[in-house]
Amino acid sequence: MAISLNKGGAFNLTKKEPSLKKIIIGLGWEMKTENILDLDASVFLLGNNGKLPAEEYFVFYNNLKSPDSSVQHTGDNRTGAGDGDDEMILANLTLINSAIKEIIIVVSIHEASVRRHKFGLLKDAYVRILDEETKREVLRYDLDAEFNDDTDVEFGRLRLEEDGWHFIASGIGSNMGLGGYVDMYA
Ligand SMILES: [Ca+2]
Ligand SMILES: [Ca+2]
Repeated sequence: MAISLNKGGAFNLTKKEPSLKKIIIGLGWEMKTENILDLDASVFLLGNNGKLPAEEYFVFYNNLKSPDSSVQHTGDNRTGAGDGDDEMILANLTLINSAIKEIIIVVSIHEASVRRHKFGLLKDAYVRILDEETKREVLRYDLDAEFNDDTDVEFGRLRLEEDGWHFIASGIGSNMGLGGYVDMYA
């Protein structure tokens, strides 16, 4: 059964799932009203210094693949229409450049300030991690009302420790937009 995490929760992915090699990071959302929000899933692959080793290690709708080919975004979804994962990022943990120590998972609303969009307009949104081979859900983290006034959130991070990859449900909301994260990690 999948682990359901709350903010601040952490989980040793490697210990719990030793056979896990390829993961899917899935983002899903549904609307509360007739608004259509465009959510974007992005990841920042960071080195020991907490920075991107090269800007291409920021994987998002306009840069679908990391230079080491370990991380692949399957493409932009602009409406979230339909059940299941609306955006997906595939990560092969065995191919990740050894300089990468942390993977930050960010969900942001496209053009939020222009369109006056925020997470409060959503009925529900989640990020989950699946085993790519079996499609089994390993963990799930639901966005809650805490983020109603935010336009973007660091959902979680995968951190490489001596005993493997840990997932931390950081849940840090902001209104700085995707560019704000780029400024922080570039
Ligand atoms: Ca999108
Ligand atoms: Ca959906």
